[in-house]
Amino acid sequence: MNDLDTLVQAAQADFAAARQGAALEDAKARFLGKSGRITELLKGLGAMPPEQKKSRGAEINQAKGAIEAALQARREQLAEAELDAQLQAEALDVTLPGRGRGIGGLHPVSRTIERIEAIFGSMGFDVAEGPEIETDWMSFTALNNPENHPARSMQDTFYVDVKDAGGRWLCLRPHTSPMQVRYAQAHAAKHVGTQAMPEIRVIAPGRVYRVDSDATHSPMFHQVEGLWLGANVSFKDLKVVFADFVRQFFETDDFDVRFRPSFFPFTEPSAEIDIRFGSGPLAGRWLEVAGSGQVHPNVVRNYGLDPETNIGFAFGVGADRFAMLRYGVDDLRLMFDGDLRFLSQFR
Ligand code: 2NM
Repeated sequence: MNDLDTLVQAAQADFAAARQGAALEDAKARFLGKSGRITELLKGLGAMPPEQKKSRGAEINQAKGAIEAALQARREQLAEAELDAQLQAEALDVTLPGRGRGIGGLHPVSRTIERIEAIFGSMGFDVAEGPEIETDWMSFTALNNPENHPARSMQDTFYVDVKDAGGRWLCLRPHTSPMQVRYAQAHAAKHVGTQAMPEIRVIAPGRVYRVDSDATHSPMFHQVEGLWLGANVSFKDLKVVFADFVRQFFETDDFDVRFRPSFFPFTEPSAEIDIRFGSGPLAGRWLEVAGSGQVHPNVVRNYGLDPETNIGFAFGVGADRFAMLRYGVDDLRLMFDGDLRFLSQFR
């Protein structure tokens, strides 16, 4: 092997060792650059006799050609490798499983409210929804609970130091009864002067606010209040309607209902409603599930109706409590923590 073959091999080895374009160009300079090995050899030709110069020159040029070919081949290899690497790095693996999209669901309290609406809907009750920021007048005064009366503390709420356009103080509604006042007032206005006032059957679901916070009380919770007013609607009707509601809601006939005398400013007489299941996980214990009563004549007057001819009952249930009973949840706070481990069980 002559010196030129060795040189070509050295160049091939150096080119092969270059892992990037820059390293390859350095290697090229060592052989083909201004003071590279081939260039030096060509310069040396000048000192040679003509005969030798010709054949040696041809050999050097051949070696130069071989080195240039090796350089070009390596350049192409590197460019291809670089493109491959880039394609690898940017590759989308279309065979990977997708990230997936969580399937949402209704909150257990929302499901419960929808269920209560459907059951009362089947008994001819309308649904009325309205503002959570209410006037103190709608929340208390209209409901036979005068300013500065101690009974107001039964539904103590959050007060705002602001009045509405009509000069009435604002607060967060402590129950949904204000919505029944609005509904009944609209009803009265619509049927003013009518001989026989059509009866009112309405439920008012929604968020309500109280100054209360522990394992069984939350400063915000959900109520569904019902109101049935007519010419002759009695406590007997309340008992039938409520028992039928319980039967449909819990899908059982196996329970007793008990009315316990109580007090609310807006009803007279008033009663707590207790139920006791005969079977199932809650069997044998009396559970307080609602407040109720015959709507007070003062409240009916504030509706804009005549209390002599518009008689009936109202009741209120905690939708959160009904959700807890139905789903067997023992801590009210779970309902409001927003923990997906809890919520996803209701999908
Ligand atoms: C309750 C308990 C007892 C109630 C009374 C009225 C109205 F507006 F007719 F006066 N609405 N709801 C009522 C009565 C609500 O919740 C525990």
